[in-house]
Amino acid sequence: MSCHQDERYMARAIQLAKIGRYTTDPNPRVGCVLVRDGVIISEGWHVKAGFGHAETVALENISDAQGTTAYVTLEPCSHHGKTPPCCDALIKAGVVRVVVAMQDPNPLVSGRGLEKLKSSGIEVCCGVLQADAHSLNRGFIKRMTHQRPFVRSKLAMSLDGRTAMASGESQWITCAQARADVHQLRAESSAILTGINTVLADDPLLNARVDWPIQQPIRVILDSNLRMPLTAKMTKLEGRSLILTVSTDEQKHQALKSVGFEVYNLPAKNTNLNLHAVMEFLHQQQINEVLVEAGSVLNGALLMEDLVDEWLIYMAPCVLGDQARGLFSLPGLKVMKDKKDLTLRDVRQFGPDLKLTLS
Ligand code: AOF
Ligand code: ZN
Repeated sequence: MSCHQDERYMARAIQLAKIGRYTTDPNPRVGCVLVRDGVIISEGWHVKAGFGHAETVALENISDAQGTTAYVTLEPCSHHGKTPPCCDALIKAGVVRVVVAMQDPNPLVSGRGLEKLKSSGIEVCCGVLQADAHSLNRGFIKRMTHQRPFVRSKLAMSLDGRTAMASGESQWITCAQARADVHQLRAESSAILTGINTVLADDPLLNARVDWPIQQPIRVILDSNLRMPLTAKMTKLEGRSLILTVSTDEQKHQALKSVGFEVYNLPAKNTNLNLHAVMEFLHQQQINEVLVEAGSVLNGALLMEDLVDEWLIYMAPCVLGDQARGLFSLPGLKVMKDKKDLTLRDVRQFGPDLKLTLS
């Protein structure tokens, strides 16, 4: 089989994996195709944690998989999780060759799946379209390898780098198309993280308003002193809303829990939450991808602590003036050598606005 053919079938497996983009959390997105004599005879993808893995779904679609090559975007699992090992299913079905895009970073698997397949006589090839498979599961991979989620922060600014008027008024700087793109970002995120000041200013819902089926992101609010109003709009929504705090005020804890919030005490840094402890907590909650939608204080602190993997900045061609608020509160920066440099990765246009992707 030529490399070119392998890439073609793997590209299809990646396309299938992407169907699970909004629903597989905390599991990775995985796709699989089964090929015999140059023809795709079955396809599968992982839909949801607890449901069949991509390989099992593809195998279950056909009565005979003898002599096939399986293309899988992630190393087939070798462990008993919520479902039995995919390796065993592939071996039992008589698959003769397995092509995978990348090893599973899950320490319960990582390499064991490939070894098991090889030792049963199956030809194994790993690394086809690896970079594409990697970008599909940046959150899952970061959580497995760094015990942290993959963190993206979204900001909307004017041409002069302002995010809100001095009063806090910010609706709307960017156009409807750019805002629709943000709902897509929310939909593919495991959690949305914000600070209490943003909640007090905007009373946001922090849900993804899209017209296709998704698993809604978890809402996470950093609220050191428990200032969250009991009447916040998000209390009317289904799904989890988590408040992370350093306050031990038991009455406030109970009041917030009574309106549906989960409240967690985390370590402090000075009088605020320790942001490294926040990331560690999100990892414990099996959160793969975090979207930060916050103001200049939290974004400044995240930038200083180097906790954001990707910045998504929407820029609208309007001017808010120098009394308006900036992107990052960074009182510690005084001289040029302290400046924070980012790298521009992508630019695209939404209506009259630009979307900059930086890291
Ligand atoms: C595969 N194919 O489609 C997926 C895999 O609890 P479970 O049984 O769902 O197992 C989850 C783990 O299995 C997950 O952490 C990852 O290591 C692997 N995911 N593996 O062979 C799939 N979704
Ligand atoms: Zn599996």
